[in-house]
Amino acid sequence: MIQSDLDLFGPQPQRLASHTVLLPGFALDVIEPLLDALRPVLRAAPFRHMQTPGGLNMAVALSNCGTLGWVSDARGYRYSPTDPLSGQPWPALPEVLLDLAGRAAGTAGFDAFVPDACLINHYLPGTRLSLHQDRDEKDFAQPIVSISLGLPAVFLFGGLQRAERTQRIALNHADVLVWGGEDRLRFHGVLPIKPGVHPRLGERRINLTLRKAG
Ligand code: MD3
Ligand code: FE
Repeated sequence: MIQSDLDLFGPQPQRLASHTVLLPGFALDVIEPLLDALRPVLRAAPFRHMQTPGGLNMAVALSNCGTLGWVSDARGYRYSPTDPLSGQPWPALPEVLLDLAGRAAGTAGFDAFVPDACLINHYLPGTRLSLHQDRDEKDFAQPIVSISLGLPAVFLFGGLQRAERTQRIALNHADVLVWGGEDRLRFHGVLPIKPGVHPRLGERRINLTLRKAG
């Protein structure tokens, strides 16, 4: 490779489907403010393993911030204004996250996105997330913005039917993925995280999904 081939401005947005855009490294310039904002959120609402409606422990640990948070227990999956661990409202959505999500959505063609919920997923090496659809939100016309931090992941990008074939897409530290429109109800999942140590986050992957849930 010759010097002039190096793209000093980083990779460009990639359209993965008609209404799905991967923004590689989009969060890079706000990583430290973002981690600073997450610390107090996770002190007030620590990661925990929720129970599935079937009574199993979820492999992914999770927390939330925003006026609504995604919860799971024997009664099912739903959004709740309070943290079941503390009985208190979830911590507020930090400005840096709100701003990043709005800019990412706008870049992907979804204007005026104002999320009210941020699900924070925590993966250790070996943790996976099986194929599912996100359908607990009220309005499927609203997009979702996902921010990946730490160890890399391979996400499975499927179709509108579970049995459709899936594409494998790499999600790296600071990558932002936005999807909406006709892609909003695609099946998706995450392959087991490979062992490794991320220079900033250590032996973990954290994924933030910003949603308009209510
Ligand atoms: C949407 N989280 O929290 S986000 C979830 O990396 C969830 O923690 C995953 O699925 C995570 O509900 C994936 C990125 C993603 C990937 C593929 C998709 C979202 C997608 C395909 C279609 C729709
Ligand atoms: Fe999902």
